[in-house]
Amino acid sequence: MTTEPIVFYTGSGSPYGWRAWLALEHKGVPYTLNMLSFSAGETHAAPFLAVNPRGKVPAIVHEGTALWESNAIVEYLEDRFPEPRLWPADVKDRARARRLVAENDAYLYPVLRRVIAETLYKAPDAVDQDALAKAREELRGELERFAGELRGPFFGGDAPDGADFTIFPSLAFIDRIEARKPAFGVAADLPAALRAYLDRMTALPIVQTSWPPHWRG
Ligand SMILES: N[C@@H](CCC(=O)N[C@@H](CS)C(=O)NCC(=O)O)C(=O)O
Repeated sequence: MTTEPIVFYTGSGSPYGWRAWLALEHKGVPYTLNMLSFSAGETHAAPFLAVNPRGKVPAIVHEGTALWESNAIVEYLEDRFPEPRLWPADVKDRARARRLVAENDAYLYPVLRRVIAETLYKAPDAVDQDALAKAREELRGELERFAGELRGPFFGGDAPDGADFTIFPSLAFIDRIEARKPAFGVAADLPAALRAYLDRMTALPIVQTSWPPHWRG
């Protein structure tokens, strides 16, 4: 299908942006990348607020229409560019994949966010150890649950799909914390199956292409 390039806005390390970016890469549609700087306030500057009045990434502009909210963007891409599919062909498998996305957004990422807040974004003497211990305990429960959902190399089976493109950007933060703050030993909370999964996903060319720029090196 011929199409104008999609204008894509994201921010380095945004897990919501990453799922949309992976969907774009998976579809192989033309797009232009606009990597906004959170620290420079670009998500709340007038040019971007004209695209998304909420000032959040990801957002796209395609053929004159602006769209935001990562899951809406992913569904738009699937509807507008049906092949290659993002979601399983079987209706029940597709519902399950979307259920995993919903569980990522409602449970896994929120608890991971609490761990990120205590580890990545605080000075060592400011860490609330009780809050961190509680969040990690809950995180371990979520990780066990998600490990049990793997159906082979990926969440849907033999090939990555939209569920992987959502769950992986969350899980990747565990390696990010490990790289930046190894003293917390957060990577030890990963079940073996998810450790192997993270390595498998990280090696995919579309993941390497979309790797957060400030995580490189
Ligand atoms: N529900 C939104 C969440 C988007 C979101 O929270 N984006 C964050 C980055 S991960 C953001 O743009 N934050 C900038 C800000 O709040 O100033 C989605 O799924 O797209």
